[in-house]
Amino acid sequence: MSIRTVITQPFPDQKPGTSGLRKKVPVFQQANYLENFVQSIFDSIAAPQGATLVVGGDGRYYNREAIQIILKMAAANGFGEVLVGRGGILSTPAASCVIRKYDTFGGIILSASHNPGGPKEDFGIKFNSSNGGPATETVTDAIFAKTKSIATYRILDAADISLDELGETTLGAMKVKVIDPVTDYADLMASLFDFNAISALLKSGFRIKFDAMHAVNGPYAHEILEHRLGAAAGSVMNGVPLEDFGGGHPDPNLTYAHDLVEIMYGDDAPDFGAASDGDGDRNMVLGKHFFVTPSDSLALLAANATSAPGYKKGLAGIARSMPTSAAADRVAKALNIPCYETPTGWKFFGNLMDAGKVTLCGEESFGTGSDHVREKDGLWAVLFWLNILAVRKQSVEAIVLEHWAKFGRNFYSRYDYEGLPTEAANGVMQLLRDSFTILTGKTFGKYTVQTCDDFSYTDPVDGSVSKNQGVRILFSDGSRIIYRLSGTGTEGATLRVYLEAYEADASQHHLDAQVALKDLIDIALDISELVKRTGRERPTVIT
Ligand code: VG1
Ligand code: CO
Repeated sequence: MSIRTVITQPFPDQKPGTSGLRKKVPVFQQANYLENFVQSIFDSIAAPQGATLVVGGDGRYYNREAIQIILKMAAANGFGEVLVGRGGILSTPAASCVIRKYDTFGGIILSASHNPGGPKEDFGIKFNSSNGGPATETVTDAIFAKTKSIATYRILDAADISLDELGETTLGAMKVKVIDPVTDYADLMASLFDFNAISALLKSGFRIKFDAMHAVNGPYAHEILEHRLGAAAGSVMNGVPLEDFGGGHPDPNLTYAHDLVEIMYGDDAPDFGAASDGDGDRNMVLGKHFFVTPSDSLALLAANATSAPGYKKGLAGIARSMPTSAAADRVAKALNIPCYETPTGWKFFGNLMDAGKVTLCGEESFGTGSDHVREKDGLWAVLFWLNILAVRKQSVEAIVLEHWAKFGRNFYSRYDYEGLPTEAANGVMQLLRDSFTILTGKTFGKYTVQTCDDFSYTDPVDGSVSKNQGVRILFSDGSRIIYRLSGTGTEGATLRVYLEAYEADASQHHLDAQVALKDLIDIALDISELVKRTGRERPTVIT
């Protein structure tokens, strides 16, 4: 076996987005495409000779091929050992868990998250640092810079190795350890939550349904919910991971998790329903005929955190991404702890958690997590909810209604316009930026614009600054309209419009969010000229 240095040339666009590099599979299959990016990672992270790396992915199409390439390149770049999940599988939160538990140098995670998988669909790759979290912007900027000047990469000439049996093999001088992808993660969950109380709840006739969406969390949910906690057989649906997720969109929201939604809104609905995404880091939570918005879920977990053993000492602080509703801020205020507002993307939470400033964090995009790992964590959120339900012995709906009565309700919705011509999407954003002065102070019915800006964030730990993170139109009553371009799409541009209105009056809390937000939606469309500029009468997805 010998190490080969291959001459290569840069590809035009290998810029990591919100969560790593995401492109269509055929793009990744081009000669040297993946190799260039992997070498750029290795050239940017300065791993010491003999370092240990974790590698795993969500099992989507091209996962196995990509892992073989990464292993051979890791061997050629001086890594001493690689831990890889059996079959190449590791959910994103499980990868984060393993990176931390075994004190490794970091890991490479292969996923395009909630995007469809298959030969013509999406693939993705990102590097996570030794804290288990996505590399900071400083590191991803360095990786991108390398991709623009790369001239060679190193790879070991060797046959593929089997990843289907647990145990150790070698690749040149490097050790490859195939580990069980579930055990370490399941043990971590058992250390955070009261499994006895949840088990008792499940045995008392409380029924649950968990939709793994044919994605990576199937085996995790089977082991934890059915085997360890004793949920009835069949509580986990779509539990067999498939390379193309069964042709679906493994995105846990009311649109794409339709199988589950039908059950939870049906005649014989279980008491609790949940789903997670392609790589297992997102979650959607439902009660009987009841949907919990991710922003409310974060606030509720925070308000009830001490019911779970892992959080009984209370929270150091909370962090939420800027577009996420301010429901969590109200809880933080009541608990007298800080609440941080960060740009979109989990990489911004890592520094805050490492510095001990926050315990819980979340995003409106169905992501919730804590400092137990450095990724958002779908099954963790489900277990947290079950722990709270076991302690409070009320329905999901009753718990949410009580929460709103105490804190008020932040009505919330997100409109996504996918696959727009890039120019039209940029045009909308530019128009808004040019309108800050005329909009400020302007009144639309009951709403008056207080300020407008383009969100900019200074990391309180390392002082780094991230600019242009989304246009905010802030109204005097705390309502907000936010516009942002997605950093995870692989076709054209995706424009997201986030709407939030605060309502203190409990007699209004039963309203449908689309009804409560109607005026704000009209304002959002009007001031952005969205329909005229994009030709889209309505959004692709509403969450
Ligand atoms: C979206 C979400 C963001 C999330 C990111 C990654 O990004 O809005 O909140 O962190 O996806 O989620 P964007 O740039 O498309 O809005 V997944 O579950 O991994 O990686
Ligand atoms: Co995901």
